[in-house]
Amino acid sequence: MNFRHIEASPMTPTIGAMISGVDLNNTRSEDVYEEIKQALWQYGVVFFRKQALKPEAYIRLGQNFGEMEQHEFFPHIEGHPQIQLISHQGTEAPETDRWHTDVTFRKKPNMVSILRITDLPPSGGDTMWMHAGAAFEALNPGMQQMLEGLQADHDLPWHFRRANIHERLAQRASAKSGMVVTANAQECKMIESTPTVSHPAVITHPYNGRKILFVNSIWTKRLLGMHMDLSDAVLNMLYEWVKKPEFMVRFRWEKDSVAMWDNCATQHYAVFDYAPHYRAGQRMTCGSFVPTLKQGAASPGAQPAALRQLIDTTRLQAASPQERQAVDAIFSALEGVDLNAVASAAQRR
Ligand SMILES: O=C(O)CCC(=O)C(=O)O
Ligand SMILES: [Fe+2]
Repeated sequence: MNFRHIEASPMTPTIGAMISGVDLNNTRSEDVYEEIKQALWQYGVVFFRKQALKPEAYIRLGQNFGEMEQHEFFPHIEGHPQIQLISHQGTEAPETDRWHTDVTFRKKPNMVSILRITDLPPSGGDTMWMHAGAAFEALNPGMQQMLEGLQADHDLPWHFRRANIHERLAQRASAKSGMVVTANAQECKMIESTPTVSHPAVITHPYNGRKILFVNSIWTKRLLGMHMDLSDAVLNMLYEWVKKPEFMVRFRWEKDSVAMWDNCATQHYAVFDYAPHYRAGQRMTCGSFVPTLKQGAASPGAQPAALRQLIDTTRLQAASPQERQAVDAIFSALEGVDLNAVASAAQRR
């Protein structure tokens, strides 16, 4: 995509672009923000370097993506409830060193998350993102079709209990840090009061129509309509799948770097390799989306299934069992082939 006001350099063929040519502290132009938005939907995560963002400019950036939120469990900087604080010190891992999409336990998760790391450890503390649209597209059509028919439960209390978060929160509240602590008691209440929500296991991106694999290893509890053991097996297989480096980009923070991610299309992982050092950042979340799978859009998997309807069953009536078996085997084999990919490979030749 060509931009007029910004430059976007892709960091991998799958995900991530470095944006340059903008000074976020002095940007007022709607056109610039619009192009940043387009780059975000295209690349899944965009990065900026050397932006000593003042709170007003940070908020101005976030406002472009919809309503700014106050987070359920992060405290915020003084005077600016929109700017959340995250920090970590010590040897116990934070909860963000697992692949996840933010707050999918909500009916409407936030659309965009923005982060700047303000206190860097001496080394390490990178963040990684993966593109869950690319991960879905790389699955075989049979698997895509199965997943498109599934719903999954996302559940905050279930995750908090399994990770023993309430006990750890109590310890953290009494630990050091210059932040305004507003959470903790409230978080414990959330464990009791946040109901389970169901989302489709595959959703359609609201702005570019791409299909996105929408289960994650923090908040997704189970796939519905199947035995819990089978659900665990399928989910674990998918959690392994999303870890393919081909779907990922890794970002090394510098002072005054900013990362902004499409929380609908991506998952992220905060690498915890910097213990016992301190790492802290300012975070902002904005906009929201209702996870929805739009029916009717042809998926790569739908096409081979339609192929089966091409079999002239009247002619098959005269066929021997072996012949029928052979026809079945051929069509089953075709269901495992992405015909769109074959056709476009043929065109390239
Ligand atoms: O600390 C980081 O790099 C990211 C943490 C995270 O998961 C988040 O801010 O949503
Ligand atoms: Fe996160």
